[in-house]
Amino acid sequence: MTLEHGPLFAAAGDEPPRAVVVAVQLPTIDDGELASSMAELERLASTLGVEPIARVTQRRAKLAPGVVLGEGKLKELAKYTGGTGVVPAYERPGKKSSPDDADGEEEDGDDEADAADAGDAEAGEASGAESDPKKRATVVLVDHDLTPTQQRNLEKATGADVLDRTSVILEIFHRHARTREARLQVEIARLRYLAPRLRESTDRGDRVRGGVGGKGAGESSLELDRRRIRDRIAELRDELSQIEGGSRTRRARRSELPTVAIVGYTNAGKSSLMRALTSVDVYVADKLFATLDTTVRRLAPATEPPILVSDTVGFIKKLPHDLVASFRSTLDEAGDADLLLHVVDGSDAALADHIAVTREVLGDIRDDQPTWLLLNKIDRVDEAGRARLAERFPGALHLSARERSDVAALRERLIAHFAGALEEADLLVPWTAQRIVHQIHERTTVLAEDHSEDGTRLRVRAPARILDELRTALGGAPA
Ligand SMILES: Nc1nc2c(ncn2[C@@H]2O[C@H](COP(=O)(O)OP(=O)(O)OP(=O)(O)O)[C@@H](O)[C@H]2O)c(=O)[nH]1
Ligand SMILES: [Mg+2]
Repeated sequence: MTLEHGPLFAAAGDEPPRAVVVAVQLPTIDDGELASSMAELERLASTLGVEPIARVTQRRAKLAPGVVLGEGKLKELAKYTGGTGVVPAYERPGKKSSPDDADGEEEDGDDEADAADAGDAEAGEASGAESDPKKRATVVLVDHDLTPTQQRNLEKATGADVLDRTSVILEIFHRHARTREARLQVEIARLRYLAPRLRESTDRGDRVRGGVGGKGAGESSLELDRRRIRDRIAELRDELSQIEGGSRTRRARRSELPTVAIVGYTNAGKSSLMRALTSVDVYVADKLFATLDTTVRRLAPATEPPILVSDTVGFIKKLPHDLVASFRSTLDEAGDADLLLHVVDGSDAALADHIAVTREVLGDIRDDQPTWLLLNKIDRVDEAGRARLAERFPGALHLSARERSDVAALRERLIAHFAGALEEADLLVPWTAQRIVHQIHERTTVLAEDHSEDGTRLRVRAPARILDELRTALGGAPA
């Protein structure tokens, strides 16, 4: 059975679908934050091939429960999409009410005052869209999570496809997922996102449920759909846990080698740094969520012992990260690492926000973990900007993943960091246990080796844990 839903929005011929981006400016959000959050949503939209044409914003104490925006703003929004700007009849399970009621206690009288806000839609363009259907937006992107009711009501008022931030991100994950693991994770996340929306759905024509139909005897469509989704999620989870079991084993196997996890906000330059440090051709792109899988490679040129570096999925704000299991594996990877490289786009005005999001998502992993803050893309920052960064983030490293010398310096630092944790020891391998010599060569740096009457004597350098294991294998007797 497939639960794939159809396209999230209709394409208008060869033209990319046009979108209006909507955000409510809550009292806690300043103008800069609002603008950067909307700009990010626009970048997400472009990743999906949608062209943002206008922004509609409104200051409100909270989202209007029924339709997000106040009455006047809703009409303004509808001008871009050719919709009516009103919801004919609110659909709430067990309750029918008028549009005014559904808007809650929120006063809409502030609409007019807000119309002149920076970033607000130009009224002239909007009326142009109204008169020319070809210029109309067919998609409305809302920079908040919507309840199913809000989504449905907005669709009625605008006549456009309405997507919230989470669904936009899930769609990107869906399109970018390449490996079996990533695909499974995305499908589970989509079903989990869909499930509560299904619960509140009352009409069978719901676009998002396409393909789920086929009601059984004595079962309502809704119950059937829910059961099918539950079963499907269970099935997918089983399959996923088998694959994940594999990654856990792989992680355990390499856990004795020093490992470094590259983490950070999406588009910070994690994969670029990974590529520069390991010479592995991981995918780098100027788009959000280019990387959806963890890649682990050895630091290059090779070191002794090898240092493993992993590239992970980037984080983003306002995303329920527990929805997407790719983040879970990123967290596992990060939790197991001996060192975290927290990469930040040092040239992004919102970098403090990005750092906070990454720290928050990483939140409950071990706090005893050394973390280096790397301010990347420093080539894009002028001298004055660098000085300000140095003041704001003392101790952070400035670098450009594109600058060979910066990457070489980081590599040296990594080697120094891990070499410091290594110990030297003498091991004596009796002639009867010569196969262990081979193991020693694989797992340690052999500094000297000579052969005596008792066996092979080696001077080695390795992490204490490995030395202990080797001593145990040799019968516990230190040389
Ligand atoms: N100017 C400049 N651009 C950089 C630097 N590092 C990365 N970039 C660019 O930034 C964009 C994103 O780089 P990626 O390495 O794909 O970023 P990422 O953190 O892996 O992003 P996701 O996988 O999407 O989370 C690409 O266009 C890179 O070429 C840098 O040091 N300087
Ligand atoms: Mg990447």
